[in-house]
Amino acid sequence: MRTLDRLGDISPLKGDFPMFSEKGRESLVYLDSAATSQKPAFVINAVDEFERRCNANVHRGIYPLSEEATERYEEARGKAARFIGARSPSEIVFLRGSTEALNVLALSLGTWKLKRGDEVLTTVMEHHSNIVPWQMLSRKGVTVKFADIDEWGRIDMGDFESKINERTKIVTVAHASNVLGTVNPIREMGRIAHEHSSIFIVDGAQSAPHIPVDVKASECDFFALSGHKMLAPTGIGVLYGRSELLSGMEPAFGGGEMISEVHQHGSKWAEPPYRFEAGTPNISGAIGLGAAIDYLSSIGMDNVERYDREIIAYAMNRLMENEDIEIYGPKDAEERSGVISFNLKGVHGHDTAEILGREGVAIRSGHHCAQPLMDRLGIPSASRASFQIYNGKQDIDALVRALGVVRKVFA
Ligand code: 7TS
Repeated sequence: MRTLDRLGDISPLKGDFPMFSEKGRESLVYLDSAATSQKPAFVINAVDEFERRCNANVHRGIYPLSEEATERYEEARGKAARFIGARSPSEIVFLRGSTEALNVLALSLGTWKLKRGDEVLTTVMEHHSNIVPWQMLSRKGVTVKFADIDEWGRIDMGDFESKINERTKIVTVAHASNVLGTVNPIREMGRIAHEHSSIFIVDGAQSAPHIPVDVKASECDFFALSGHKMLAPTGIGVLYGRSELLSGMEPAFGGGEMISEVHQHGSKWAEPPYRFEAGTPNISGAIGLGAAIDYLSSIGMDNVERYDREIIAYAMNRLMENEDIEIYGPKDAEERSGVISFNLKGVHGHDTAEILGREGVAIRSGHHCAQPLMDRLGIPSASRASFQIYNGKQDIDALVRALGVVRKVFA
């Protein structure tokens, strides 16, 4: 059991993350966890132990080592199911991450089920990975619509509702924005989508690392997450799908293990989730994700969420001391998760990130793969600080100090 007390200068969990004690990294201020998080030793060791002791392909061999590998892989699936409140592990498909999950949905639902004239409703705050796969259906005559935001970067529910009609077959929204930090009211959005008989998809890439997720309570038909943003390795993620829907879907990829029978005249698909896992999966990645879930669960996602809100509130207050900084998104930390994007007046985001980098503060600047949002905000780019449980007040103070250096350079 790990305890995460109230926000202090240094996170009580920082010592769990080897990155921060490696030679040359002791003074690293890592504020780019929305791009990818650091990994605790608990996760690194679980992957290492699996590769050393248990490595074999899964669902293939019947010798004990392969059976053990399969058992461990399926155990990780069960952990992922419990973590997001799925009814059964068979609702959990292991894929590379949110991007792959959303593409699988666009391929499986879009290509097979949508027709010319059908519409997909998303929002203007989406990451490109929840826009482009749907736009790729334009060759089938499917159009993508975008619900707008209000002046505080919250979804405009009136606009959202006005854009759903009988042609809207899919509604797909980010749970939390990777730029604005806005946490969307997915329960309400799901209810509205279902009232119109639309399928409701939630991109949880930025929420799963910070907020307790319950796919049942929030009316999600599908939910996507990326392991690497929640303390697990890269290349592993989850597509949750409601059983009834998964079992009626065509696979996106063909190959080994996704079939029940293959003959010259055709093939039959395996049951979900295997139908959607063609080829050898990222086995050690799944073990790593299972370990990350164990680690986060030992802290308690309620505590992780509370801590995240405390960091956001502290960082917002510190950044707002400087009138030169424009912050995007909700002003209230309670409505946010994980990230704060901002611009220093008169300074390009790339210059800010470069100088901060030299000062030992890692943040990201740019359009954050959310160009429609940048267009909507009327800015070419933004700088973004993003947080995890290993950050403390000291990291925020270092950010504010380094922004002072940027200001001096561009005075
Ligand atoms: N959806 C959201 C909301 C995201 O923030 C990201 C990645 C993705 C989907 C795609 O995740 P992937 O793991 O498949 O790449 N966001 C970011 C980011 O904000 N900075 O780097 C990656």
